[in-house]
Amino acid sequence: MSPFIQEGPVLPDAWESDRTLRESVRFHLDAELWGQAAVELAPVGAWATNPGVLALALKAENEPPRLVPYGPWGERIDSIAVSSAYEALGAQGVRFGVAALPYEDSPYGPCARIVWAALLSMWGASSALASCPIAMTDAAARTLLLHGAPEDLAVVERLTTRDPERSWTSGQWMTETTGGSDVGRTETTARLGDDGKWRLFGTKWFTSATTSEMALTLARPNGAPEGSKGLGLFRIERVLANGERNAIRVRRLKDKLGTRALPTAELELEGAIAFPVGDPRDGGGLRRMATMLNITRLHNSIGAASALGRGLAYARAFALVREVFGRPLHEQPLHRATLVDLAVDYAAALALVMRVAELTGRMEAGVANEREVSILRGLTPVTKLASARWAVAGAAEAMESLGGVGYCEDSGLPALVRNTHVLPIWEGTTNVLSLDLLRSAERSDSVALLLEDARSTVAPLAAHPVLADTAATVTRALDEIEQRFGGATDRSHREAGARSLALSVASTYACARLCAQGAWAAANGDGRTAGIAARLAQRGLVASKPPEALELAMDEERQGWMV
Ligand code: MFK
Repeated sequence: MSPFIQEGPVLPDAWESDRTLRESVRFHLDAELWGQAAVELAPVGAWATNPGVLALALKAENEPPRLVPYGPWGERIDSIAVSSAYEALGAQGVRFGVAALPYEDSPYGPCARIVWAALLSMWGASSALASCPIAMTDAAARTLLLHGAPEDLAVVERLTTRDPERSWTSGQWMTETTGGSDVGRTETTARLGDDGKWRLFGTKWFTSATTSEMALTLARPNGAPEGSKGLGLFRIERVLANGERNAIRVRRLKDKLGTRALPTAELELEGAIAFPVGDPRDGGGLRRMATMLNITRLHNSIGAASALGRGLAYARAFALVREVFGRPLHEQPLHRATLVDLAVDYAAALALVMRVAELTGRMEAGVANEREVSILRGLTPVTKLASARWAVAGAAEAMESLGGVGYCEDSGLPALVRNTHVLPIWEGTTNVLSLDLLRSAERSDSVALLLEDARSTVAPLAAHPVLADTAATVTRALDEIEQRFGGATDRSHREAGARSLALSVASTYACARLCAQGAWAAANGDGRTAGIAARLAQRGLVASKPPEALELAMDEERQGWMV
């Protein structure tokens, strides 16, 4: 008898097979734009799960970057060599327009970020983290357009081209040894020389995509005050206009848990020439950098949704070909229920992502009103923090659903699991973003408007034949969240409860969006999304954190033994 050989799972076309992604795009576009988007997105879906592309991503993962500090004759070159597979995947992204589409004169107008988000999510999952430099490139382009000088337009053109031969990528050098979160403690200084040039001195401790041609970074001009209000924003190029290396020394490459194809380095700025973005002494450097952060946080969220989608695709493909206990795996009730929960996480993440993309696109096109801009300010950190956590849990679930084979490198699942673990960490951790949301709620109406937006989204569904119960659950959750925001007055209690509150906002807002989309789809004869919204609501929208437990956690005397 020949030995049993398991048929391998085959990932289907990432666009044709992904009902969640297709519907979320369709929901946001009119029929004409949908037709054009579908033509643009179809080849990306076919590319993204092509076995040759998946093999290329695995090759990139297995060929980590190498630091080449010296040239053949002993000259210092501080070069970083990356896998040719990583470069090829990045170049394909550029051709697809992952950093170009939102800047082009396309028919999509304010909806450009919707089409772009779908494009990015499909390409990104197969990009071996070339999505990281693309995130920072897009974000740098937007920041330079908003805050840069006229001569920066030539740089923006390089950052947003579809031609890989001309394209530049950008880094975002923020993190220093003093911390990635507490950016106000930045120690890098900026000195203006007699020649009118700014030079930067300091250590950047965690710089990803260090092969990029340029980066945006923060530094404190001499004499500027301490804290975030003393920081200036600068653009820095790896190579100077005369072809010489800028005074940037690579100390070493980081040995990371994941994102292995992506070079991440410690850099020493030894008087590196830099160009100010805005007035470096006006105290607005970090605020300008926030433009960049909001775009990279959207990319991060798309990366999270995309990881959930890819994990689910693996799990589904395996369940279709695997037979256990006398039945195909996809017919086993508990396994199906597990996959449904993964599908719910994916749909929830995508619902948030598409709303942030929609509002970002409207803002960039100059058609967003003040209310939408405010909602976006609160929704961006909420989406980033929640989607990243859901992705970590979802990638692990997807790996488990393949059993031991999923734990082996050549299945592709370990890379997915490793790479999702960075999503809650970079671009602001869960706690940092929860506190950011809390500050936004205290200083502005962004959170109040966000909650009000969810409320008005489900209000018309109060008597809906399928969605009325789910809509009512959303409304009750909003009541509880509003009560909690207005509840604790003690500062430490408010901070200690910020994470559960932020996660509650995420689930509730996502459910409201899925209700609206579900009602639209049900009217078109498809009840799937209404079912997904119902399942999300059944799981509970408000994260439990009873006030008594909070107070206990904050009780000074007890803290010693509890922590
Ligand atoms: C697959 C995709 C991959 C994507 C890859 C990207 C890789 C990139 C790698 C990295 O660079 S990781 C490093 C990322 N670092 C961070 O994300 C920083 C995390 N820390 C924070 O976000 C803190 O909340 C912050 C540094 C902003 C706190 O600063 P402060 O000065 O202590 O607090 P504050 O008062 O909240 O912010 C200062 C000003 O900025 C305020 O404006 P005003 O001066 O007018 O009052 C804020 O309103 C404003 N601000 C802060 N965050 C903002 C913002 N404005 C708009 N949007 C925001 N997000």
